[in-house]
Amino acid sequence: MSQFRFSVGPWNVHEGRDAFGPEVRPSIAFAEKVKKFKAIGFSAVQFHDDDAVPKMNEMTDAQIRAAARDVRKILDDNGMAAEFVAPRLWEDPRTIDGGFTANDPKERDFAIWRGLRSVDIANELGADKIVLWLAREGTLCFESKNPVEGVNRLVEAINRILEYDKKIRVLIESKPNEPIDRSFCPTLGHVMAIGYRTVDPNRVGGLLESAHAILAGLDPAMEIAFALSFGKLWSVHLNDQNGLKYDQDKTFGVENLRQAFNEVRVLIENNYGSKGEYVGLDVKAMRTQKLAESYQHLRNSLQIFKMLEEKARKFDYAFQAKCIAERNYEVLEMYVLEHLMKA
Ligand code: XUL
Ligand code: MN
Repeated sequence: MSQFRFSVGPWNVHEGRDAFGPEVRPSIAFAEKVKKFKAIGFSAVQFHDDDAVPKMNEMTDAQIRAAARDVRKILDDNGMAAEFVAPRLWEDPRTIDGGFTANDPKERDFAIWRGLRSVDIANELGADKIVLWLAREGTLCFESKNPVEGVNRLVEAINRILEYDKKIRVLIESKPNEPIDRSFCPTLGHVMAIGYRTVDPNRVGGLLESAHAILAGLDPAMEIAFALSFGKLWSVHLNDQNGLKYDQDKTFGVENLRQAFNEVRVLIENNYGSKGEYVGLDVKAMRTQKLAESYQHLRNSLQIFKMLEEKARKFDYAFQAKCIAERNYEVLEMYVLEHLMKA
């Protein structure tokens, strides 16, 4: 049994397209995914705005709201909640140069429009969180944007969302690179700093993704702890990553079990989830996976998380305290490894 509630996005069951090859599995309908998510053990779905309302660019604001209500029904029918909505600001031709930080003011207006429609969709789905994964907010060519103005524009965009809806909360999902080369908001430290410059810092927090922290050369458990100490860890995307390369979104814990253990332990020790926060899993199946096994990576991630939860509960805190008192960290480290390896 887990003390946590888990969430997942429809993009986590996907067709297998990568940068070098096309889809290898057919699409699965959203309603079928939701049913399967529930059966596997998830209790909430995370959305991009156009996961909920696919043709939203061609629709009026009222039509977008109505379409979102149809999605709410699918969630309700399956006893599932919506955790957040994230504007997808990286696929449209108008977001080639970024969204909120594009050089062209018309493109920035489009990004704000998507941000505000995400709030409308969230309200219809019963979610009070907007997640900003700032995919293209940064530079491919350093000299192509004024970096101070870039950060200022992020603050302004968040202000527009906060002012549009006085209840909505904004979570920034930091990532140092990919698809952008240099991001304006690479880590949770940057997230905190940007949040405090907005018109309502109390409604701005962070989402930590393990792989993104690793890409920044950081330990995700330390990033989790940093945001927790500010009371600002409002969601997580747990997964794993083999070193500094493309964003892999591997099954949680498969690359660095000790690091994954510490992510889980820090969450437990700090009562993460007690204010309704979900444990999100942002994992992707390998391209080699066959259609019938499209959900195995989700099952595996959940199972590994729960096994690590068990390990965290059985952690010998008295022994840890003794090692700390004796400043014998070699023995402490060996204890952790033995604890993880024993049956
Ligand atoms: C991208 C990423 C996204 C966000 C949601 O690296 O993690 O899936 O989590 O937009
Ligand atoms: Mn993510």
